[in-house]
Amino acid sequence: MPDLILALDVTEKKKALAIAEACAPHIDAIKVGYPLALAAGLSIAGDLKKTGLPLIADFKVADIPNTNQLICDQVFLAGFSAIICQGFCGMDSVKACVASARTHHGECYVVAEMSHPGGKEFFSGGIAEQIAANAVIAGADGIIAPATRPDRVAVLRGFVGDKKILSPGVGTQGGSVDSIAELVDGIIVGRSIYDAPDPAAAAQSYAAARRRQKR
Ligand code: NUP
Repeated sequence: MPDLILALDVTEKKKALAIAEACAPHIDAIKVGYPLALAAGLSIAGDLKKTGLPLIADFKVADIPNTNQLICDQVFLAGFSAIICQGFCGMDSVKACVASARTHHGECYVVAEMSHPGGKEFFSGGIAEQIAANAVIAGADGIIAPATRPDRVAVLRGFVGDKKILSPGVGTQGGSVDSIAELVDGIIVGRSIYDAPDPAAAAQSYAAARRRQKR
């Protein structure tokens, strides 16, 4: 059964914390990206830690190795348990994020292919496969691959073996739990939970849906 990861892209700190607390019993991790981190500051990690859930920083880190390491160190020192980086900057840049993750006993995930329509423009033609293979060689914990394209996730699984695949794009972007759950280790859902009239109920129904799947 894949984890259910809430993408908490809510820019009002009070609202974000209320949604996190209400959804916490139904989810396995919280992903924080630029929208919330820029609105509330990195200290949001300390506030969200009260849920007891792992916190994934989705900053899609994409710089030279030294800068990547400096960024990741700050993220882990703030209390996050995992970092998401881009893979297209090359193996050395990914390795720097992995090294920081290891120093801080955290995890590192590499974006292999993005879930939006534009994600097909540059990640296709073998690039995503190469990024996924590099992620394995760099020692990353897994990759990010699109729930909007289960066929692509199946291909990328062939490159990462039993490394984890976390998959965004379920719900608002058009992906479904039924078509992706058996292929991945984590399903990332944002708007379909936090914009729902009752976010906790929405989280509960996504949790139940992925429970019906085998993996
Ligand atoms: O390829 C990606 N697609 C994607 O949507 C890589 C991501 N990290 N994300 C993130 O997942 C995106 O930034 C957002 O935080 C979340 C999906 O949110 P939603 O479409 O379910 O609202």
